Amino acid sequence: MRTFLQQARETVRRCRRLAECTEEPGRITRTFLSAPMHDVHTLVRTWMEAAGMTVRVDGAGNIRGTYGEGPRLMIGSHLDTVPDAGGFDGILGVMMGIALVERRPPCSVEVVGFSEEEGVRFGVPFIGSRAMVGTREFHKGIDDAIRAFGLNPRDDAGLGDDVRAYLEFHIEQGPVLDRKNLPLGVVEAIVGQSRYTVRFAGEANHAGTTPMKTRADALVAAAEWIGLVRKTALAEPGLVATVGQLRVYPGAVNVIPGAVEASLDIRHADDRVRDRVARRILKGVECAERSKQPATPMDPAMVQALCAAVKATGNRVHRMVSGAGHDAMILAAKVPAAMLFLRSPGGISHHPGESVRVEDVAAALAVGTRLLDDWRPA
Ligand code: HGY
Ligand code: MN
Ligand code: MN
Repeated sequence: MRTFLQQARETVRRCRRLAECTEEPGRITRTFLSAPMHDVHTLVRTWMEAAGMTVRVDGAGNIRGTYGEGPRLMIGSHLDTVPDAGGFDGILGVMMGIALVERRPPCSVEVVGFSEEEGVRFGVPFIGSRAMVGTREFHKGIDDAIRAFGLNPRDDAGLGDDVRAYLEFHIEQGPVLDRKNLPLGVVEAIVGQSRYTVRFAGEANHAGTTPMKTRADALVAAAEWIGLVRKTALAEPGLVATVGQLRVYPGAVNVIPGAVEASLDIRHADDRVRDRVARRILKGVECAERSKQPATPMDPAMVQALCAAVKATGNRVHRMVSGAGHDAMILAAKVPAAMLFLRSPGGISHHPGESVRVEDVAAALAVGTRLLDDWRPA
């Protein structure tokens, strides 16, 4: 049996290998069931089968490797990325699952690589995990993309009765563990998040002949609103609000913007605060809600078991809330779910500078092995 450090090196190598599967040469971009996901599935299937798993791809494009029979623990994360991403967000959690199965755990395990969590291609996140728990939104484009990938969207993508709990390893994607110089964190809860599309209507006109005072410039209206978003969020402790996308129409240098579409991503640990602030920010603007996920506590017994495994492997226990959304918040609706964070050096994520320390991966493998040694299906 290889040492945890040897396995950690291989796990990081595999993440870097999957990072080469991209829609955009020179950057890591892999959206829902895009062409490079075929190469990802080929590699992941090879590693899963070499680890003794039976592999299938379900009707939502999730790749799933099963080790052993009957009631089992699911370990996984997502295989899609944001545009110009790092190489570890999501992917590391799937590779950790495969590495833990390579250690021949005493319990049955299902490793899953979810087809989509970020919500980049169709604006709706968690397509893979929501299909698994039966809460996927219907969206014609999604079914067409599944068929174009060579799958049947009517094929089963359900969790099944044998999965009794869900465990996700993920980089923290923030600065907390790095600042505390800790390798690992046990997630107690995941903040709730809402996503909206906000529209501003103006009047397109000639940039050279239209006097400033008579303009109805949609982008100026959007800019003033974005300033309000920041001011409102700064005034509310623990709340984050982001305008990450801006579409300007018609989008020509010499035309006054006639229309603007902006995204809004707003998050807080308390759903009531998030909803109250969202109402304030969206007052008087035309908006459509794209997705909404309530704040989700992790399963107390599994959190406790993770803390015990962290302690038993000689690491300091740090319990924390996740500001990032994860598939664990979807699976938690059906089975006990828990997450173990690995330090994000520099707190960098959703950026090519995202990284992970090999020794932290080794520590997480030791914790996961300890947890699997003790875990038994309820
Ligand atoms: O947006 C998020 O929190 C996650 O990275 N999808
Ligand atoms: Mn992400
Ligand atoms: Mn992620």
